[in-house]
Amino acid sequence: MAFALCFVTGLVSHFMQHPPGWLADSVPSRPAWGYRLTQGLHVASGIAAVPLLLAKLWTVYPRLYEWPLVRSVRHALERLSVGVLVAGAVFELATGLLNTAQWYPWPFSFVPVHYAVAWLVVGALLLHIAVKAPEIKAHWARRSPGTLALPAQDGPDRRSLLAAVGAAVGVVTLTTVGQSFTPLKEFLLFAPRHPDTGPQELPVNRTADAAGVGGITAVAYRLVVAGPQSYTLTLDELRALPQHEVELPIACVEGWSKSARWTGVRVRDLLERAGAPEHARVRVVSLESRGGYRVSEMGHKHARDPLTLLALRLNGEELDPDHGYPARLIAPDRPGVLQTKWVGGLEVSA
Ligand SMILES: Nc1nc2c(c(=O)[nH]1)N[C@H]1C(S)=C(S)[C@@H](COP(=O)(O)O)O[C@H]1N2
Ligand SMILES: [Mo]
Repeated sequence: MAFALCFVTGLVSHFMQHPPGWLADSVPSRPAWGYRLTQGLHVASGIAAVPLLLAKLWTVYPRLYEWPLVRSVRHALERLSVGVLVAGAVFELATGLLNTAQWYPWPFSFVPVHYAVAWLVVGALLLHIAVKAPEIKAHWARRSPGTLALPAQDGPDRRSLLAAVGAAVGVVTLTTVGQSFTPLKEFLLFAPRHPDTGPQELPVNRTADAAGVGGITAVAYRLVVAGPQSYTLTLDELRALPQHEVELPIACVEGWSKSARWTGVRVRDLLERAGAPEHARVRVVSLESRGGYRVSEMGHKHARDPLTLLALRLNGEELDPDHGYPARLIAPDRPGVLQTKWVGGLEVSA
């Protein structure tokens, strides 16, 4: 169940971040907390799966040395699929866990590899369940319905193992889930990110200095809105436009999320002034010159959502440079990586 939940929420994350062309206009912008919930569940179920997987491997590892190693073609194939399942499961949990700590000690790109191996794991898991289905059925058929008593051969050992695994899952969940489920943040012990640590009490993944945009000044700043009727605004002109306030979370794919109060100009208003067609997509371009998150794309649902702002203020103060001064995107139900900071351009695409 942990793997199923992790897989499904992982797919949601993948398609919110990299929607294929035909899906780009169907990506929903509501509920505003949608991505925060699914990504919180993704990371929490992945973390809970670590003790579950370790316990599972501990109970089955003697079978690794089973003799004869291979009894038949069918048996060989089954062993092979279990090999893929174990290797893939360990790989997914290890890379996912290190990703929550922003640590990438490998030569490949995390996102496509983590995504591809997820399909391998799910395939191998389904195959494994199919192969074992007769045994699973026989095991559950042995119990008389309605009784919770475990069969004799599943005595105290099995019970204490289950209790210990349950306790381990409870402890790792309780001490990490506060990174996105903030009411439990007092219990954070093992989470790499505390949702309160950072300027303006909001975590930062990439600082302005790291992005090479530490020196943006109010005088030099320009926002270029490119569309049928392109125009350029200074920071003072942006500040003079109607300002709106929204309460929206930043939900990082790495697992932390935090809600904040943002004030700024509606992207919708900026697009209308540029004569953008109703269903136009938008490219949000940062002043950052390099980096994977320099540009993000938005379908029309996000672009036209009244909650989508080019934010100038955070919790009542001007944005900190690390949060995207002087202007950053904030939109509902959107992965943190797409909440582009240091925005210098909005480009209407056909
Ligand atoms: N231009 C730019 N915008 C960016 C990033 C970046 O590296 N460059 N990082 C993104 C990521 S991964 C997250 S989670 C959010 C974090 O926003 P915050 O640092 O204001 O909390 O910003 C996003 N916007
Ligand atoms: Mo992020």
